[in-house]
Amino acid sequence: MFKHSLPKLALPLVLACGVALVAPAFAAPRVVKLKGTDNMQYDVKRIEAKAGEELEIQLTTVSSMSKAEMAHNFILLAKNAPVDAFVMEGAMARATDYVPAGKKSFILANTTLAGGGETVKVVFKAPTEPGEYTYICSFPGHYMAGMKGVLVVK
Ligand SMILES: [Cu+2]
Repeated sequence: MFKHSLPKLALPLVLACGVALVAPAFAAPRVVKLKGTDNMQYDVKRIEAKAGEELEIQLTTVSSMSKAEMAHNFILLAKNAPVDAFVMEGAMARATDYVPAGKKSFILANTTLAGGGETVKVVFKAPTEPGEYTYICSFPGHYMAGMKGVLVVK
């Protein structure tokens, strides 16, 4: 919690290669619907987007278990994110819904947790730099079980 392993330069770098800030006022975000299931997978594992395109991710959890037992989120990470370390730290961060406070600067966009039957949303601009950006669920064990996907920016 109190450790900041990132150099102070990291945040400006992430911002610089991360999210575009300006979009035409008339453009509505493109909606992408994902489901998270009890076998700890997203039903959509690859999303393609144009550089800077505005997206709205809608994540629905399909489960009859309690939220404490089974919930999902969507966390889009910067290219340089240490994914394994992020996930391990996140799994212990129950108080912050498994979002690791010390590694927030690697997050480009994220939803809150969705329990069974709930839908959570986040609107964001795709990165302007083409490439592949990993998204993950940080609920304990889910990434290790394969709950991840890739945003491909063209
Ligand atoms: Cu999950």
